[in-house]
Amino acid sequence: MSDCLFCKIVAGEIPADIIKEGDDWLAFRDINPQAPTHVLIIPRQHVATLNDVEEDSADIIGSLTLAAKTIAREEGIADSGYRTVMNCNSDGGQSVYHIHVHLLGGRSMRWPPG
Ligand code: DGP
Repeated sequence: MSDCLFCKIVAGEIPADIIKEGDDWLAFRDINPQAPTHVLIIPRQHVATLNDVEEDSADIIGSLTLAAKTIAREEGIADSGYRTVMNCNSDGGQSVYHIHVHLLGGRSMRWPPG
């Protein structure tokens, strides 16, 4: 998608602090971190929201989750704990319409989320 911010990061048209890449995903640090560790894990393929994930794109959710697990270990937050979040649409707080997993850690998380 030519007007999608995260597609532009995938294409290398916008810089990002990329920390790890897989065949079908990319992980980079959030520009506005909400925790000491705040990484975004995104598919290379454009999917706008979780509502748009279908059978043919469902595998990517597993890939994003496995990437989050691996990155959490590498960031040193696996044992202390962390949170993964996927926001969907306006009530979910989604602001970039290219699905992504937030990986947050390095501090104690509160519940319920705001
Ligand atoms: P969400 O609100 O769930 O759609 O999360 C979008 C996140 O993307 C938000 O935490 C801020 C982050 N973000 C927005 N623009 C950029 C950018 O240009 N670079 C990076 N690294 N992160 C961005």
